[in-house]
Amino acid sequence: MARTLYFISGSPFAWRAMLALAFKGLEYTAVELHGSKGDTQTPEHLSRNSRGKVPVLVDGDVTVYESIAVLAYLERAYPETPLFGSTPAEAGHIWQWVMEVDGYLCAALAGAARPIFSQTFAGKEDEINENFAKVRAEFATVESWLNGNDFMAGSVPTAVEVILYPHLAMIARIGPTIKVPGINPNIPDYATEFPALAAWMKRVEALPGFDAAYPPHWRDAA
Ligand SMILES: N[C@@H](CCC(=O)N[C@@H](CS)C(=O)NCC(=O)O)C(=O)O
Repeated sequence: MARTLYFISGSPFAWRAMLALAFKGLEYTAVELHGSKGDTQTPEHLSRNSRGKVPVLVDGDVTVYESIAVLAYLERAYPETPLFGSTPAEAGHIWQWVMEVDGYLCAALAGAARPIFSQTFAGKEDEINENFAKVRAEFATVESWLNGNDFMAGSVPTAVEVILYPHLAMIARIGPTIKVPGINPNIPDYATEFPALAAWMKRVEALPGFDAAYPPHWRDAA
């Protein structure tokens, strides 16, 4: 059965879907789209996702978009190597952290980064700095989830790794490049300020399939 994942290189949402496919050991064809070239707004792509976004997974005759929905689909279709645990308590806690990442860290990050990327930051400096401060506070929260374990929900990687890692990697990469007067992203050095989180990132990077999901243009720039 043909399986295709449409992605934009460096999109943390698409990266989530790619990590989920990789951790489940599922083969797929990755089709790279370029937002700047209008690839996400073609009639063909809009027929896959009317919002013109990635990720979109086409698995045989099933098309699913929205990164968390893609994970839910993969979990039901391919339950081996579960991403949402094996017991009701595990599933509840994994979903809890997945929703917390999306609802707090990602929401604050969007509030800080969107006006910068869209060059609409003038007059919003205080709001942007507040959102960056919220992002910073979330590092301590997500690090506390580790609680001495190798992975967020215990000894094996789950959907929490898949949902969280791409955003932390993106913040570490993009944060230091933001040079806007009046805006202080205040991105921490994970290794010195959040050593458990930094060690967790290294463990995620060593997982089978991680390299194949890595954003191609980041690799080219390395
Ligand atoms: N809530 C969506 C967000 C997806 C999203 O915002 N994707 C962005 C890339 S990060 C996108 O496709 N933008 C369209 C474009 O850049 O043309 C999800 O979780 O999948």
